[in-house]
Amino acid sequence: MELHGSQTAAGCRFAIVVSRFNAEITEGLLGGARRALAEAQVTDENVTVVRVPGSFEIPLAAASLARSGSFDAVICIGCLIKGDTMHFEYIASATSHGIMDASAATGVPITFGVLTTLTEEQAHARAGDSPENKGREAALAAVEMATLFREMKNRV
Ligand code: DLZ
Repeated sequence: MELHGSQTAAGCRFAIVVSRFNAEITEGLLGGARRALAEAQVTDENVTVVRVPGSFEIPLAAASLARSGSFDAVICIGCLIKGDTMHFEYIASATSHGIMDASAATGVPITFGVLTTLTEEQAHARAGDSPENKGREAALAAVEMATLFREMKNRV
């Protein structure tokens, strides 16, 4: 037996947690994620967008949404741009570990669309209307994981 996810997820429900910090970038990532979900036949009514102040707040919101039982997968979107202080390192580490911990603790797929870049230019290059949009990549991973988990519940 071989199990795998699908590229379409009609009927699956998704939450997207979006950080408002660096909003110009995170809105671009959100657009990429929404377009990818629409291409995967996910209707707008099956997508819930939740906004948080910064990337540091993403894991708690993602864990709460995952625990609710209302979603097949949660997509996390944020943007950390390195500044002159240690903030970047601390927040990037807390955010990535927090998201992984939330997924492991709840058993719900939670995908990582949080940019960690050295410059604004690098962030813009990953948040535009193109296949390189990292919000899109996080949404495609969520579609694959959500459908894989439905398959596993049916077959394993
Ligand atoms: C404080 C801060 C800094 C310096 N930089 C970023 C960033 O580049 N990206 C981001 O998403 N959030 C940043 N924040 C805000 C923190 O994530 C958090 O919202 C605050 O520290 C309040 O807890």
